[in-house]
Amino acid sequence: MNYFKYIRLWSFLEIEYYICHSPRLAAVMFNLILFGPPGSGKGTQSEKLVEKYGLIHLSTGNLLREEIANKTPLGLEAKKFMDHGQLVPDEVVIGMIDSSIEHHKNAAGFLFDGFPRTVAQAQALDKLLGLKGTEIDLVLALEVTEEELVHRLLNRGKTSGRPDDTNEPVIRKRLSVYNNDTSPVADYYKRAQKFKTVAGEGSVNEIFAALRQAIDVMMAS
Ligand code: B4P
Repeated sequence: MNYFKYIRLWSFLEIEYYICHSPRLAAVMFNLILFGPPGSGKGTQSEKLVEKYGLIHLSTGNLLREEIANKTPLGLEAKKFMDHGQLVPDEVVIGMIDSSIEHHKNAAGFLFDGFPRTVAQAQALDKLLGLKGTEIDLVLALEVTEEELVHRLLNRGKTSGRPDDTNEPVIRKRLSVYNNDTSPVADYYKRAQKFKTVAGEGSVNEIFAALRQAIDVMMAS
């Protein structure tokens, strides 16, 4: 028997094991969730944060709108929910996030924008990242009053043409879905001591500075 071959194979497996399970490797990645109600500025701030920290931006809203624009079966199905201010079923968005993470194997980290929106999505995300030996480091929640949210979304609707932004009852429905289904996600991350709130009213640059400060404090700790 060629023992040498097996010793070499074992060594290879051992190296693979340490690559997959090394806490140092996990620490190299930085994974952030930008959390908040519709219109709180997640998309706006995400663009600035990914540029500053070199993260991959994963916005389930953008991914779904791409599917709709391409008239894929997934997009056509998702549109029925989005146009009424409802959440798209968990299995659809979890599948999209899974394949997006797979597409960016060498990422320095991810910024999740608009995901997770339910506790089931948060649990699925923990599993997906756990399989890659990494985890969520920080959840930053933008706080904005309801009237300001409605005002911002109706304003965006004037130019974006997004059907979910042009109709006030649909906007109110999105906010009630947020309060019922998405707020519990905050408690999920509070229990894990990863949750921090940031004032989401003020200029875009002021809010960006507050987000950066929270991230830099976390990175230094
Ligand atoms: P999303 O695309 O995630 O969008 P959003 O919540 O409406 O907006 P966001 O918070 O990113 O606001 P933005 O920066 O653009 O979701 C759309 C829909 O997709 C959902 O309703 C749902 O149906 C579906 N969906 C997405 N993810 C899902 C999931 N995980 N599960 C199930 N369904 C899912 O800012 C809004 C406006 O405010 C902009 O006009 C912006 O210019 C303005 N603004 C931003 N910052 C400002 C500031 N500081 N001051 C004044 N205005 C500001």
